[in-house]
Amino acid sequence: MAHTDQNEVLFERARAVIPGGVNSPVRAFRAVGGTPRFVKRAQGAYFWDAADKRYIDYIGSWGPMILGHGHPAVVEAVQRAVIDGFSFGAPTEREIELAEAILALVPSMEMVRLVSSGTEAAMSALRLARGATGRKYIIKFEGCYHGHADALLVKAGSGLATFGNPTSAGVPPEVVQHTLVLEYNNIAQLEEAFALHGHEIACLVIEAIAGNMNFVRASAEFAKRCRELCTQNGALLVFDEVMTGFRVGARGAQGVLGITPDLTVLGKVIGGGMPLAAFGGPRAIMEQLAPLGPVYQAGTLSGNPVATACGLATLKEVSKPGFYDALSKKTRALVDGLKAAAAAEGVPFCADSEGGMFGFFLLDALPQNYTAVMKSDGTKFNTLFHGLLDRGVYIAPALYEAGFVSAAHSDEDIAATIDAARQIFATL
Ligand code: KE4
Repeated sequence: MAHTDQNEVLFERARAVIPGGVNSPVRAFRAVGGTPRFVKRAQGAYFWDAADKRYIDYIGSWGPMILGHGHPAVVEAVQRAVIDGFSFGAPTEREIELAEAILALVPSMEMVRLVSSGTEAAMSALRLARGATGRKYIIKFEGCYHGHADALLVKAGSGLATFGNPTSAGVPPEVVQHTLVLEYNNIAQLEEAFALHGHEIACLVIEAIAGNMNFVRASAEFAKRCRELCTQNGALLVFDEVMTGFRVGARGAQGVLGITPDLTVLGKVIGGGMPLAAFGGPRAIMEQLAPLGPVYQAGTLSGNPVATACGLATLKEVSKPGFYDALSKKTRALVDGLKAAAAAEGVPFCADSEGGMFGFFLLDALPQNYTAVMKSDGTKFNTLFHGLLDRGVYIAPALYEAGFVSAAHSDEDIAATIDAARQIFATL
């Protein structure tokens, strides 16, 4: 078995026992080709793969590791928590502390329910919206991802009068027939959908800064119309902030846009890398949830005492004065440096960032929707991806994913990344 390094050895072993060798599809490098890097350990802004090669990590577990890997205060909090027990299936004070901390940081929430993944949080929020309104239709947008609950694995139907078609095997058409998929940032289509179905719509769910089609902002006008049309039609506005919550700023995308949603979905940063997510909103809506109300939702590990310790320690650090100013400045320096390097080599390139989240495209102008994003040059992106990987810089292995900077990334890391990119731009 001729293998160039340990990553290939592990990948072959993994593929024998785990579908595709991974426990989440994007990790398999299918979009970019090549061998996934198996992480042996991580610290600060870096991880080391199975071949002991160091990478500057711009994924950070897809957002959670905003402090960098192994922050001492977080490690200590988790170590203390595990000594007292891993899981109880019974209420703990620490869940109250985390709920109180989240409510203090997200003014649009009066109550919150903790769960174990973003999928679970988004799925539960949509069930709550349907239960609270007594309606069955939901609106989502092409290019936004809200986890893999059946009703959300859907692509646009043939027109506004028809509803979505499944994007995954195993999802019967009946399950997505009440999901309407619209084009992101398309106000005319949004208004038409509400004109056609307004009083049947339970909710509109959106990533107000979309990180699952790389980095696309909802325009201020579009976000305002989402809010207005939901209010006028008695539908709930659900902001999926699993990625943007505590990542793009202290108040998430709702703070950047100045829009108050009815329900907010959170994840990633609030767990600090442990399995923890949440959804919340006004008391009158949240009290529709079991055991008080008729909307059922449950979870064995919900509010897990180790995960809540990790999340609390993480939120404590991001709440310190100046945290987001420093993080935003560092991320903007990366984006500006990449833009300058691409321009110097005459490569079509555009980029954007908010807080510790960024995205870039091998395009001349920032795309406003999924169709535009997918016009990026995939071949050139893959060259850039592998060129950076070879130089010890780890970005998302797909051109439709965002990137993440942590508080642990140094100015030297940013400069080294820009220099590595410049070397590759010169070859594109
Ligand atoms: P999880 O079930 O993966 O914890 O969260 C689902 C989810 C919900 N909402 C948003 C806005 C999300 O970004 C996600 C998950 N994000 C992806 C990254 N694009 C996770 C990476 C993966 O699927 O492995």
